[in-house]
Amino acid sequence: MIAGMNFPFLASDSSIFYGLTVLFMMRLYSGVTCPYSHRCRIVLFEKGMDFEVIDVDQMHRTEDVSASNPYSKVPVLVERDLTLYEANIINEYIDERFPHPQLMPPDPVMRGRARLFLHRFEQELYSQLNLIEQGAKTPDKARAVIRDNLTQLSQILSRQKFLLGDEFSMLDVAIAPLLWRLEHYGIQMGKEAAPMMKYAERLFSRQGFIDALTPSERAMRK
Ligand SMILES: N[C@@H](CCC(=O)N[C@@H](CS)C(=O)NCC(=O)O)C(=O)O
Repeated sequence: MIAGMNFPFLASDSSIFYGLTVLFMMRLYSGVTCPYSHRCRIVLFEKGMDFEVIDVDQMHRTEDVSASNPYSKVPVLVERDLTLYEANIINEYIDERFPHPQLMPPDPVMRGRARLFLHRFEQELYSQLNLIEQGAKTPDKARAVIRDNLTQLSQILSRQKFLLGDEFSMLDVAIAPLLWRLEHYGIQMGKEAAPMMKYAERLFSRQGFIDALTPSERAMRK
């Protein structure tokens, strides 16, 4: 399935058709080890549509990224004349543009709650991961904050399959890259977090998750 417009009158010339398809395809500029880009890749693969992922070397940022995002960060999504940055904004756009399977809850109250969770993941989990990544003076403190927050969330997962209930949602997308990186960042979970760790394996076994991994990310876990 081609994202965007269909041009049946051009279908006889496959090269022109291919060129237009590529031109109108969603393009994701993505860091090969970037947990935020990882989030967007998961959504694209879960949706199973056509898109192009452009690997961006963190050290040698392409001009495309710098020109598209005033903060010069990945991920960046480009679709025709639309350019978006910030992983959660990109993911909500993809979810609305390609509603099956829907990853944000359809009900406004639940959607509000989901957005609050997404905000808290940034504030309480990913902010700590950034500190470790940037060589924090007290990485163990950051590791402990992540461990304690995940242990608390684990209680929810002893009662239900996914963070919002029985269906895989945007919250599971948002937390999966962090769970994948626990070993890599030396974050050890205790026995109380067993439901969280079982849930993590459930996420890692999804085809969309497997397909979204870059070779560098695959190498993060034994
Ligand atoms: N809040 C942003 C964070 C994106 C981000 O921090 N990306 C990192 C790579 S994982 C980056 O591009 N850093 C480059 C820089 O800070 O110059 C999002 O959700 O997309």
